[in-house]
Amino acid sequence: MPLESYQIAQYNQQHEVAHRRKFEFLAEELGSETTERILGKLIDFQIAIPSWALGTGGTRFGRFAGGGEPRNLEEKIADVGLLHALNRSSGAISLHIPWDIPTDGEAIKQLAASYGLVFDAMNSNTFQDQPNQELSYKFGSLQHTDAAVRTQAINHNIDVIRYGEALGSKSLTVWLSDGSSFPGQLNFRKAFQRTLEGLQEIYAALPADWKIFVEYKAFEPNFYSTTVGDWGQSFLYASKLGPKAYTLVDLGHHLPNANIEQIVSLLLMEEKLGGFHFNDSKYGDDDLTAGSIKPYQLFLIFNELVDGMDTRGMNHASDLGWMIDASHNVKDPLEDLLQSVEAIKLAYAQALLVDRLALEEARTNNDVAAAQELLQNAFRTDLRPLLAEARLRADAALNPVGLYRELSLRNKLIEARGLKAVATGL
Ligand code: RM4
Ligand code: MN
Ligand code: MN
Repeated sequence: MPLESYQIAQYNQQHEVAHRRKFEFLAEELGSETTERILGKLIDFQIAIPSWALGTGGTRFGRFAGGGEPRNLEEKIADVGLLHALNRSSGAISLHIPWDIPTDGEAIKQLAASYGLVFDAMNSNTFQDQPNQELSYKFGSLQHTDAAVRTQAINHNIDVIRYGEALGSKSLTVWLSDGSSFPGQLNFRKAFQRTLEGLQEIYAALPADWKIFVEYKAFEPNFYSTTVGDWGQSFLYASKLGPKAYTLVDLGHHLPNANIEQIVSLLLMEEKLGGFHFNDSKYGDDDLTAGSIKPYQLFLIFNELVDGMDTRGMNHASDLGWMIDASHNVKDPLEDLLQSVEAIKLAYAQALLVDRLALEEARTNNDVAAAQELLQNAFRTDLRPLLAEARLRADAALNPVGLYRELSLRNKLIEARGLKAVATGL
């Protein structure tokens, strides 16, 4: 690893006085009980890094690679290990198959453990044809009119579960780009039924302690319909499948201006929210850094998450799958991921600050202005010193991006891997 723990300690020492000043000011404002309560939760909260987003992403027009990208799964794990050492909040990795097939599961699991990492949800891929694949997914996978294509897609998902079992993962995320490009192309009901039957077979292959996440997405460029198009459709599949099936919310997968926080609230209430893919967007499924465009929306989502999870007595850190799904076209992927994790944790901390009793009282009294004040006061409180303090206590860097830059870690990766290294993935 191009980063040693003494370098983190040294960096923190240099910046500790300035940090203390800000932290103590904030802690006095919040009171020690609130401060410690939020700190404890922040230290526990981990966000999984996607194996497919450690290299430079691209659009359909091109890809402008950086340098020093991880050339294989081992190097991807090393990159996530580096992120985790810097922020102690990225203690998990989510794999996409076949982009990242673990040939020796046990060895990969050990390698990850050496960095303090575990495996979050496994992702299958039936939205691309692979070089040696027998049948094509051009007209869909689980929805396909040809049973042989459906069987191929089902078997792929079962293979992904088996890879995940070897790694200690506990969930499978299924995202389908099944759908149609033109009106008339597809019988919606038959496509739904065929997809459901395929998912049922995959569900039957799940180990007892596994979950399956059905991810929805409203659109793809060139699409007229998607077969898992919105949370209603995903909820329908998840409900018909059974108690191990849940909906996965990817923040970029809604029609413009959708009220995602309301969707989240109801899915949680119905015990069908399984996990998250964090990213941000302005127009479509842009996969930009979490919190970079609509930070207030991210806060409002966390506000519902905290409220809903507390109502059901859930563990914030472990009862839902927290994952990033992003693509980095112009930034260093590692810096971008550090920024995403920071934004997610900031929104979480702000949501933890909301005075829920006062909020309910304002709602009961129809005191709209008071309710708005309560939310906005939490959102407008600068909790960054609290995040830094949580990192300090967890032996992470006070400022992860700052240290990453100070040590020129990208250059070290370029020296080790070369300028032309290209990662598999988006
Ligand atoms: C999709 C979706 C899936 C991700 C692929 C790469 O838009 O978000 O979660 O696996 O992209
Ligand atoms: Mn996603
Ligand atoms: Mn997406």
